[in-house]
Amino acid sequence: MTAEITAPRRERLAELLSDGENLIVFANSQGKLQKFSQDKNFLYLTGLNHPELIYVAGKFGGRFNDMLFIERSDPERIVWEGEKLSPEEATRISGIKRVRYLDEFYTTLSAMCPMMKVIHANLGFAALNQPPTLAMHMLQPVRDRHPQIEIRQLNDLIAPLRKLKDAWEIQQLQKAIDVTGQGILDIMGSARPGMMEYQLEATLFYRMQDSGLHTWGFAPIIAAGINAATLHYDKNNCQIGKNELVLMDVGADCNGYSADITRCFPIGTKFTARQKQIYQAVLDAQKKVIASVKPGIKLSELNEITKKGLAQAAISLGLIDSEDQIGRYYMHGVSHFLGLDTHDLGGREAALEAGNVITVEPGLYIPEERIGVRIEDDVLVTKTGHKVLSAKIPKEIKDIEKIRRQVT
Ligand SMILES: [Mn+2]
Repeated sequence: MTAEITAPRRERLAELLSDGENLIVFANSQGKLQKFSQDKNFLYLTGLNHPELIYVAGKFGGRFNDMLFIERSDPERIVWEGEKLSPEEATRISGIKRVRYLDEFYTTLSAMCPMMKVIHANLGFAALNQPPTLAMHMLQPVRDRHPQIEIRQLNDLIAPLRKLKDAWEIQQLQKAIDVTGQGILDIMGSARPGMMEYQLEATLFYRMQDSGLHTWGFAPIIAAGINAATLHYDKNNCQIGKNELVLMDVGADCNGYSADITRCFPIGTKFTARQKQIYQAVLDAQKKVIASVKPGIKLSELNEITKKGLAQAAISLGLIDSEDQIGRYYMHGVSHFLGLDTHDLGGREAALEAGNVITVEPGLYIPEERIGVRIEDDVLVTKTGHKVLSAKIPKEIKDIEKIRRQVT
C-alpha cells in the first residue's frame, strides 16, 4: 500500500474535519513471538505495516496538518528486533512528511490540546473483564487534563470512506477471492473420507502461501457433518466420516483485504438425497438474495428476503410448520460488509451504494440431522446492480459432483 493509495484517503478525510477536529490513530503493538497484525484504520490511512506508531492529524485555522510518531532505534535491540522504521522510510511509504519520535508524543500533544475540540481515535472496545485498549490508555492523560475535549470513536468518521472501495481495493479483494477459490477447488478435488478437517485446511493454506498470500483473513472453518451446524466452529480437528457434508468458510488476506467464501461438498462422490434437498434450498435462497443486490437496498432488507426464502423451503423440507419458526434453523444475518476487516465497517440500516462490497451467505443448520449448509459469495455493488466477485468458484450441485467424481 503506497503513498499514491493512502494520500487521497487522507485528503478525503481532511475534507470531513472542521476546525479543532483531530484524529489520533495508534498502530497495534507487537506481541512477543507473535505474527504482527496491523490496526486496520491505521493501515488504511498510512499504509504502514509496522508496530508502535501513532498518526496524528487535525485542522486548525482552516489548515490540515498531519504527522507520524515512530520509535527511536535502540542500537542494543537491533540484533533482537531488526532495524526500526526510519523517518525517511516512513515518509517514503506513507507520503506523510512530518515525522517525530514517540518520546515527543505527549509534549507535541500538550501544545495542541488548547486548540482541540474533538479527537477521533481508534479507541476500540474493552469488555469489563479486559484491560483498556492501547488508545484508551494513551489518551487517559488528555481526558484527565483537558476534559473539554470530546473523544470519539474513529470508526464513525472513517466508515463512509472505508465502505467505498476504489479500483485498487477491489483488485486486492479479487486476488484474495481468486486464490481462496483455487484452494477450495484443491480441497474439493482431493478430500477423502477418513481425513482430518485440518488436513483440508493445510491444502488451502499451501495454495495461499504458494500464491504469495501469507495469512488468513480470519480463522478458517472446516467443518464436517454436525460440526457445520456450529456457526463459528474453528477447531477443525475432527475426522471426516463417510457420507458427511463438509462446510468450508475460508478467506485469504491480500494486502490486508480479506476474502470470505463458504462452499460445501459431499465427502463421497455425490450428495445424498437429503443433502441435495437442503443444499438446493439454500442455493435457491442465495441466488434470490444476490439478484436483489443493488444501490439503495439495505442489509436488513436482504435479510428479510433471505428469511422468507429459507422459511418457505424449510416448510417444504418438513422442518417447520410456519414461517415464523425459521429462527430455529437460520439465525444469523445474510450479509456483512467486506474489506480490510472480514466484518468490515458499515451498518445494517445503511442503503447500499456502488463501490460497496458485501457477502451473501444464507444457511440452514439442522443439528438433529447432523448437517449444516451455508453458501457464501462476495458481491460488489455496481451502479446498475451487482457483480459477484466469487462467481468462478463452483456452487451448482452438478459442478461439485463432477469434481468429486474425479477424486480417486
Ligand atoms: Mn462471512
